[in-house]
Amino acid sequence: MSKKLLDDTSKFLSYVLRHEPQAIGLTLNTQGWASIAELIAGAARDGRSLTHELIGQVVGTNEKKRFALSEDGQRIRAIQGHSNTGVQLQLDEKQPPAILYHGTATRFLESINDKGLIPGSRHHVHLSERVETATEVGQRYGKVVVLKVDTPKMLAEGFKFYQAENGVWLTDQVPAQFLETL
Ligand code: HQG
Repeated sequence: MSKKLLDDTSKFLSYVLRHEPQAIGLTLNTQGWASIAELIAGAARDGRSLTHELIGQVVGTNEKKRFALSEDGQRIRAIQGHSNTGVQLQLDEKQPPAILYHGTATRFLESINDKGLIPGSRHHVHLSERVETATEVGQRYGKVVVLKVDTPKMLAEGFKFYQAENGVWLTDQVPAQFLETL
């Protein structure tokens, strides 16, 4: 299977499993799960040929572990990054490391200084343990700047943190007083 096919399929799966399942007539449950049979049928109506094997390869080889299969192998979901309002992942609160990082573009800084980090269209603000990861995330939007998040201060003020199965840290928002540029 070519890398291009795997990448294209990963992008398609991100689109339907995080954002627009209705685009192919798919329904997600509140935990984000979709039937693989329905996913294959919906994709076929859209002119895209998916197979269980291809989906399994994408899930297994994905460098960011974006997707998970159910134990019985019949369902798939995106692990984080949703904007779809029907999905409300049950996430367990977890103690984060003392510093988490968020990569963004310099052009967003003025607004971030004003409003803090907000989730935008997604359900959470995404944070990472590694500067390298944050740098890659920020580079997608322009000249990158990495922000440090003071998690002990946030915890002391009652903010909550969650960790997705793939290691990405999530929180509802990060007011500007907890941010510092690296
Ligand atoms: C910015 C990728 C102006 C924020 C990554 C970011 C991640 C503000 C953008 C995942 C702002 C939102 C998520 C404010 C935040 N004013 N801009 N007040 N607050 N922003 O894509 O964190 O490859 O929704 O800095 O690895 O960049 O898709 O979030 O630049 O884990 O699996 O608004 O997406 O994963 O952008 O990335 P996004 P993100 P995948």
